[in-house]
Amino acid sequence: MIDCLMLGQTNVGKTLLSLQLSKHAGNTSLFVMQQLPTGEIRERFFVNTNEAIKTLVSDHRSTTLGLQTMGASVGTLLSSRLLLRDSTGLSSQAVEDNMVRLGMARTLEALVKTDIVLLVVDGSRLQAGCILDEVDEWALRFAMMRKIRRAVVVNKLDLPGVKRMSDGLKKHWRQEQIFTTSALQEKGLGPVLQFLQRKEE
Ligand SMILES: Nc1nc2c(ncn2[C@@H]2O[C@H](COP(=O)(O)OP(=O)(O)OP(=O)(O)O)[C@@H](O)[C@H]2O)c(=O)[nH]1
Ligand SMILES: [Mg+2]
Repeated sequence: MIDCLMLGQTNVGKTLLSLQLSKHAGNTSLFVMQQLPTGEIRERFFVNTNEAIKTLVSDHRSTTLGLQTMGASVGTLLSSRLLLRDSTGLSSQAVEDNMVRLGMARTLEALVKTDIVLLVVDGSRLQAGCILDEVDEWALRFAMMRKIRRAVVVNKLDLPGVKRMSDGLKKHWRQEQIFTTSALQEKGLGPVLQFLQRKEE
């Protein structure tokens, strides 16, 4: 099995993007395994992506606590299965909630082990000058140091100015793979999926 960690700050769209990628990979109904920060495991079944979105996506901060795993391939061989691990959003600010802090620790544990990293950023929150936030840059550099397959996904393309920010980021990080998506409008998902399902490396 191949693990892809969906990493990024809170509310950037990690969960919605994970669900949409899974849907575009051909999964109509969905099993989601939730590993809570405490270690407790829950399995949830959704009849379709819309049900999953209603339950798992919100604009509250830190909706996802712990790791949420779902499939992003429909192959029968277990060795070729691609698993998306949606995670608790990281933050460079101090976080008071213990459960969120523990969730972030689980995200970091997963970063050390994962095969692929998708660093999701909210394009509408990118700073002028198109630089990444401190915590995002740290995560990207960590993945570079591990020499694992990685990409940045600039999400929320449907919001004003995001295309320009994404173009700026591409110039800044020329060596890195950068995709632009709207998880909301299901745009730009094909190239991300191809990148994830690529066989080599
Ligand atoms: N406009 C727009 N909104 C989006 C997009 N993707 C996600 N959102 C919205 O952003 C909010 C957060 O989405 P989530 O998928 O829950 O974000 P997350 O990164 O998983 O957030 P946490 O689990 O809280 O860290 C929701 O209101 C989504 O509907 C997008 O492409 N465009
Ligand atoms: Mg989430």
